[in-house]
Amino acid sequence: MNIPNANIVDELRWRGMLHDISEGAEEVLGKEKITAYIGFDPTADSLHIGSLLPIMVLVHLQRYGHTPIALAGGGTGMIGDPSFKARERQLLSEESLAHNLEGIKQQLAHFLAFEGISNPAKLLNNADWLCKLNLIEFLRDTGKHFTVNAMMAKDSVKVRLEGEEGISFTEFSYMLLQAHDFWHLNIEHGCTFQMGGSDQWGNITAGIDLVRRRTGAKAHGLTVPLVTTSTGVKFGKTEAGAVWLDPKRTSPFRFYQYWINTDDKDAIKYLKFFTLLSREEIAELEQLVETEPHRRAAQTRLAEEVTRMVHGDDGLAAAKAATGVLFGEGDMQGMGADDLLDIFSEVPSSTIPDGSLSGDGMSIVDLVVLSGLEQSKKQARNLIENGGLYLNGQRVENMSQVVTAADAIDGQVLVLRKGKKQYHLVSLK
Ligand code: 545
Repeated sequence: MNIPNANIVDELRWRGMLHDISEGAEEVLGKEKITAYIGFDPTADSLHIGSLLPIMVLVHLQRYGHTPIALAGGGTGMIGDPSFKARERQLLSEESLAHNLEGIKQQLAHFLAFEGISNPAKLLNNADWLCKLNLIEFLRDTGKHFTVNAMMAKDSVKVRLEGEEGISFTEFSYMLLQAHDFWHLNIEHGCTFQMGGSDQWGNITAGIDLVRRRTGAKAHGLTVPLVTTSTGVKFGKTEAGAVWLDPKRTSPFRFYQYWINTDDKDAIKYLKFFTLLSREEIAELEQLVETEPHRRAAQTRLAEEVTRMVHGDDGLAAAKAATGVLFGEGDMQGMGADDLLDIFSEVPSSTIPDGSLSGDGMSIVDLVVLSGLEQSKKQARNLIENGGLYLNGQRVENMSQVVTAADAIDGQVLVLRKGKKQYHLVSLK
């Protein structure tokens, strides 16, 4: 892997990934190998692509020879970070926290190297120390270093202090827990940097202050910007909801499609954010967005790189095969019913009773009319005569073709297509 920049700050800066950086941090990163951490609370059992930029920071840290710590917030997740949140959080049950924690730990581990290098990553859980904290000790050793006045002055809790909603003592204490983590990681793991999204700046600076007050040591912080889209739609959101890293929640195909659909105005920005492509490669793609935007070379490369990073070579291959099928090019035969329902989730569909294809089956003409793809048998026959009807990707050549249960993929779905791209999905129920 080529490391073209003198230090990680230059790398993050040219990638547009630098939002805030504490005073003196750049100098330290230029001359020392440091240990840095980012925390992730188990608010769900999967991360979504909103967490991908902070994850990339951990990846860059490791590439530049620093030691990254991915911290799972098993303890802080029991409280809930109020930063820039308009409402008080529902406390999560211990069962769902434990379940979420497992999912998130596995995902975080996927992006980092834990052995075979001189700067292996660490995966820690703050429940291991926060849950053992003694209240009186905490108030004396940590709480005493903060004035409520300074805590109230943080931007991150402004809406809650000024608005109707208010803030519980529980959530207000959150910043002290995060600060305590930084101190703990400083003492136990020599960690001197904390990173995160721009919403975390208040919590990060609270930690920097605590480390200084309790140990006299200088700690640093750095944040990445909030990812936005040029279209105004929230980044990482589709009509179906968030784009998750868990393939059970967002299939590799849907994931790939999300990136493929990136606006021209965002494609280069996202290549810098979410891939490790070099300056030269990105410059080339930038040129192509200018000269031949219709080819969508930047989006294709973006989708390939990010899908491979998150879902591996197999996930990328599956996503590409499914994309082929979506555009009527690929082979449908290797697909399962779930894949097809996923690929064609947005096309019109109808359901026919399970038994209707049993025995002698149903004529293709009847099926086309029953599905509503054509209004009458006459129209259906015309369509077939003109070679415009496809069943499961194969052109229907014969007017008297019979469709039986054996034609249903996985015994569940039939894919009809009229012309080049008018699809209709028939499910057996
Ligand atoms: C806990 C203990 C620490 C340090 C940090 C934390 C977590 C932090 C926080 N972070 C956010 C988060 O979201 C849920 C993750 C998805 C399951 O709340 N207090 O945990 C996000 N974070 C990544 C980025 C963020 C932030 O995980 O920092 O800015 C999003 O981009 O919102 O000692």
